[in-house]
Amino acid sequence: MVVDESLVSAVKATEVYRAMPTAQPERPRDKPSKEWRRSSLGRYHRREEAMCESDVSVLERVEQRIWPLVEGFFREEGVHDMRAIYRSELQILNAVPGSVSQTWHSDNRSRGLSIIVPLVPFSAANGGTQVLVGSHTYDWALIAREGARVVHAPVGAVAAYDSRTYHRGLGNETEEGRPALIFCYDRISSPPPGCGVLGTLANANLAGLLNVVSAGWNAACAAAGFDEDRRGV
Ligand SMILES: O=C(O)CCC(=O)C(=O)O
Repeated sequence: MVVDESLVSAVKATEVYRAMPTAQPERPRDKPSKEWRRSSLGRYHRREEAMCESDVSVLERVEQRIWPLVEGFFREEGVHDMRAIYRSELQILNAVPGSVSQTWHSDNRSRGLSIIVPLVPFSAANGGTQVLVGSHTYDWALIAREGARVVHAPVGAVAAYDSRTYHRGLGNETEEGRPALIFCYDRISSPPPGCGVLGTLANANLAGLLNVVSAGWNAACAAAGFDEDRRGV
């Protein structure tokens, strides 16, 4: 219980939460207002720059709860002055019913911390986050052994990962949306994405390759009767 029920209710009372798209548009070409960016069909994001101040201050109450984790993460690599770190991203997003999976991606090529705060329980069916465990280390043996896992998290918990980790939000096969908050923290000296246009393309290709490897891995796991958190899509 990192985030208590009353704070989750306060988040759900914000203007931005209430304005969130909750369904696919009638016609695929229709878009919600320009403040909402789409990262895959049916997955809508709004960044703090497009939120009102009072909404941001509610979300910053969530940040206060996760801050010890952020400090601990950067302290591990010897950062003791948190002025070297900044919040590179704060966004709210909703994966509406019928949304499709994102492509695999990482948030930064340098070490940073990404934290997802579920506003409803995350599962494999409703579009939970899938991570390629160990991919921040580029240790291929570890990645092959661990495969892709889906974050199952109740409301109140948070999911945190090194921002170099390949991950994606899965498609939502349920009748309800899957809203969440995302906080990212990086060193001021290594802001995301940490690579230029060519690097981004290479990154996308590597992620695509990992997707294929992971899909094969997931198929093998399914054949072996492993549980659903290894679902490949
Ligand atoms: O929706 C999710 O679970 C992941 C979202 C994400 O990775 C992103 O927007 O960069």
